[in-house]
Amino acid sequence: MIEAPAGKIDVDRFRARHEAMAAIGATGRGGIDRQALTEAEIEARALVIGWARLRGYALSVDPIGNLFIRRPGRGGGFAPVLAGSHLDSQPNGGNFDGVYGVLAALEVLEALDDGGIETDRPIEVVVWTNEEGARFQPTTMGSAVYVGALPLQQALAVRGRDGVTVSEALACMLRKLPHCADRALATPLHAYVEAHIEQGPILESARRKIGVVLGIQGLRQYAVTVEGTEAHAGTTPRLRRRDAFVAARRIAAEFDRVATDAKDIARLTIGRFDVSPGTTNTIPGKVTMTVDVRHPDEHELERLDRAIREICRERAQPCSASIETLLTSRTVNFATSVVDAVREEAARLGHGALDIMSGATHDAAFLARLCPTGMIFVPCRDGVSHNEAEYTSLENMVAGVEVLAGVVQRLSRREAGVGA
Ligand code: HGY
Ligand code: MN
Ligand code: MN
Repeated sequence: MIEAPAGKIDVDRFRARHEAMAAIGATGRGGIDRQALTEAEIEARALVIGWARLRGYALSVDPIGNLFIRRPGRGGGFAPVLAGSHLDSQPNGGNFDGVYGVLAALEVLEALDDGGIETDRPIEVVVWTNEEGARFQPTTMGSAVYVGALPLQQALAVRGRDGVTVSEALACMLRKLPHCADRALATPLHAYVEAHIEQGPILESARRKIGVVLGIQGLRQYAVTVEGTEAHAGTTPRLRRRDAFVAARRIAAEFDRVATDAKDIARLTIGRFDVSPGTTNTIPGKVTMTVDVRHPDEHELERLDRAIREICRERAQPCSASIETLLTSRTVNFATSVVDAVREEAARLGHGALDIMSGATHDAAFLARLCPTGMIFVPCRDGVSHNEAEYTSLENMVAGVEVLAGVVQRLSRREAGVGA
């Protein structure tokens, strides 16, 4: 047990819960496959709901399936402080991305209980729906809908490669989980704080335990479709071909060229590349690819957006190419009130800290549109994430929980005249 101003953090409880979560969706290769709204995520949510119900916390779910767990404050109708992250994972995901932030936030609530600490404001834990965007695109779907950046109906209509829509998967999940009260989208929040592994190498290289996250770089996600003509692989001369793969390969190479900068700052990833009909002896008539582009400078993202659209127009002949924007998440600078609280709590606790911009995106990118928002990073080994080898130590995670507990408790105080 760690005595902290923000209650009694129970390291054994936290560790046991992290181990229990690692068993849900385990691939047998050290990681997890717990994609959004699958049986595995339902099982993980049920576990969290069970822990919350043991404490008598109030549970609610909004129309896109975001789950909220509420520890009451002293009353007075004050807007809550929210903390949390996501339970869904990549197909070959690690045991820390997302789940760490949910377990850290729940540990803070229970540490306050165990420390007999009352807060002015209610404190809520959130499990965001479909942060990863692996089964259903785009990334950070639940938080984007929550803040109004993505229309609910558009998100519910998204169909995964398995042919199931978000709406169908969500209904199935809600039938299997214990009933929770309805929660409206975009309900007022006093602040949001998310603990997460860095998912990059900076903190580990700098030998710092805590990342004081200043903000999140911008991103754009696209779906590009290249259309040609299916034809016989043996009889069709090259000059008569409209080979969608050859055009898509050229387009993809051009995307890579325009995103290659001398300082290695821009990030362009083609994560999905589907060739249809996908037989050995038919010339591809259609290729769909996803494009994920990131950069801390919005002007650069806009330049890359224009370049990507021009390449689709100019380099597809004799085929055609169309482009759909799946997600626009602008570069975010977090509220200094929250950033300073993270920095001061890390210093008070004696944890070496480093200011850092997040290369990965998070639900916090959208919450920053609704309320003062911040993040707490802990290092991850070799900077590896979105990989089954993802790892950070219990010591690092507990340091992050301590900082989160202190920050949440500070933000939960009702200063005269501050916030709702
Ligand atoms: O895509 C991201 O940056 C996040 O890890 N889902
Ligand atoms: Mn994450
Ligand atoms: Mn992730």
